[in-house]
Amino acid sequence: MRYLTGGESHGPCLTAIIEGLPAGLEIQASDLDRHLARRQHGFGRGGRMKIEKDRVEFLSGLRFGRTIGSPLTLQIKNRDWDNWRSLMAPEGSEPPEAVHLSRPRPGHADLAGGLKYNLEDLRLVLERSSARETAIRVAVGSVGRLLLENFGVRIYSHVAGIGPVEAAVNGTAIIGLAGMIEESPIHCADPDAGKKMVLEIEKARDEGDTLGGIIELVVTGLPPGLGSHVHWDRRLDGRLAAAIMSIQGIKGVEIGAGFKSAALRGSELHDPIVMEEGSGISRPSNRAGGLEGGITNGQPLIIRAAMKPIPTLASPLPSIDWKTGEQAAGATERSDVCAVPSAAVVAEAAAAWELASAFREKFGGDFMEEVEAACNFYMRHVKRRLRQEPGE
Ligand code: EPS
Repeated sequence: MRYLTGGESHGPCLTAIIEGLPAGLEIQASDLDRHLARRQHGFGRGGRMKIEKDRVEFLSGLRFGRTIGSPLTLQIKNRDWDNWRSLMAPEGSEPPEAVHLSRPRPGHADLAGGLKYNLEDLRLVLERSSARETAIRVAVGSVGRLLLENFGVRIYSHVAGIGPVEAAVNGTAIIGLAGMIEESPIHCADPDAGKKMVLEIEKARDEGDTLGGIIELVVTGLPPGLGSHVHWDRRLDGRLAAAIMSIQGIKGVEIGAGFKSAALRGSELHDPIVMEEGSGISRPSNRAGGLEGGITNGQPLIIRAAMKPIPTLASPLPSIDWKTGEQAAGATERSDVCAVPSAAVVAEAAAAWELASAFREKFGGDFMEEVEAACNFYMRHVKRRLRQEPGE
């Protein structure tokens, strides 16, 4: 499966085309809109989220709520476009009132993008580098998620840290708290830490600053055998890390024990393999985070990612004027103080897409019943092998 996205932050819309879905997958706009709304929530978001009410429209590939095997085209309209029609017009010429973004924000793509594409107005970098683009990636990932949900896969996330505040609840313990996490203003499984996180964000906002944090994903119900050890670009750990690292603001990704693994001895880190009466081969611990050799091993997948603080600062850092070369303060724009809760929802979608792609590679099929038959055959085989029973 593959997809492309297009769209500027203040252009008319965000668009994606997904290719490679099986026919017969049931999709309703409300299934995707639910996650789009979740992405818009979270304490610390700025004024833009009051303007937008993200909703997906299907332009191709769907008939009466079921995929037909052809490319699925998705669109999310930008409500803010109404305020940008003349400044972002695809045709015509720049209006005289246009003010260029000319003081690159340290930490943003402004300077590097302006150099690379030889742009006078650094707004043209902002328009595409903006995390606004994550709205369409959530829609795309939610299609992958729907496919996986048909096979019992479930995806959970929460905010494990904001600035210096860390949650005391982590890993699979968040599963039973999913309802509470959705109610939490900061998408955190630990209510006490959540309150402190909100206070940290308020403090940063009052000081003209921004905050990053840690997000955590847990995925259950994955069959063992997605991804492969046989070639670097088929290793699922690398693919998931790339997908999540590509989310705006993410600077680190770890799977299972991650960076802590480096300090442990092999005997302390690796998860023993034991034979249990009745259930067969099992794993009493999951420090590997559900992946060994780039292959899912049937254990819950655990991923953590670090998001840096947003680079648009109300009290800006030193920068330069792109037109005069003189020292100047970085540009200030309407922005968020903290978007970590939203990044958790985006990471769910990014992981869902990679996992759904790996699922399609493993089970193939052009229509849903064909995918189901291949998956059922394989799962019967896996259960027999885990119980060390003879073949059919
Ligand atoms: C975002 C839309 C943007 C920002 C944010 C994410 O809207 P605007 O730039 O019009 O205020 O709120 O993007 C960034 C913080 C960034 O650095 O790119 C969204 O829809 O999530």
